[in-house]
Amino acid sequence: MGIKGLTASTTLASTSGAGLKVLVIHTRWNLSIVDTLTAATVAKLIELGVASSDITIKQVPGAYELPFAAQALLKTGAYDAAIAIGVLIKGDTMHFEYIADASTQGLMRVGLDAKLPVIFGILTCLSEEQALLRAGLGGPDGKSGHNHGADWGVAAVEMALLNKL
Ligand code: RBF
Repeated sequence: MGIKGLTASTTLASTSGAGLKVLVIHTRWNLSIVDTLTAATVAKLIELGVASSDITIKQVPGAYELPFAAQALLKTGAYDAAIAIGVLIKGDTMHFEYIADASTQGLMRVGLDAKLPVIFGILTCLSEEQALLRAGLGGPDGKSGHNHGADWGVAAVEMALLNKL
């Protein structure tokens, strides 16, 4: 086993997501990779006990829209946590840097303002290959790498439980 990556919590009494209401917002940019990440997130939430009827999935165009959507939907009071999922792939212009910075800062602000966990599920990749690997779709077999979507499901449940302590 390597050094990198997420290990299980040793301080939470329970890691059961039963009863938690989780909002998943994903982009439609780079959708094939985003869909794979979202599927792993939802599968992990269900594995952790979140009822599928308590998982709400919403779409936005791109990563830049994620903070606004998280804010608009969290203010309904209907959710214990939000997971914002997107894939930014660097192009030839400065768009990547500006969108990455805006969406990162925006999501942090929305979570702190709402006093609810907002999980950062945006890959910021220098190439398509990097993005594929981080969605578990890399390599010639299309199956190498680690799908980070599962980790985002863990983070959402953990942070929602921590917020209720
Ligand atoms: N949105 C993403 O989620 N991922 C991207 O890689 C991405 N690249 C973009 C590149 C350019 C040149 C532009 C103009 C937009 C890009 N967007 C991307 C869309 C952005 O997040 C947003 O949806 C639009 O700028 C509309 O506000």
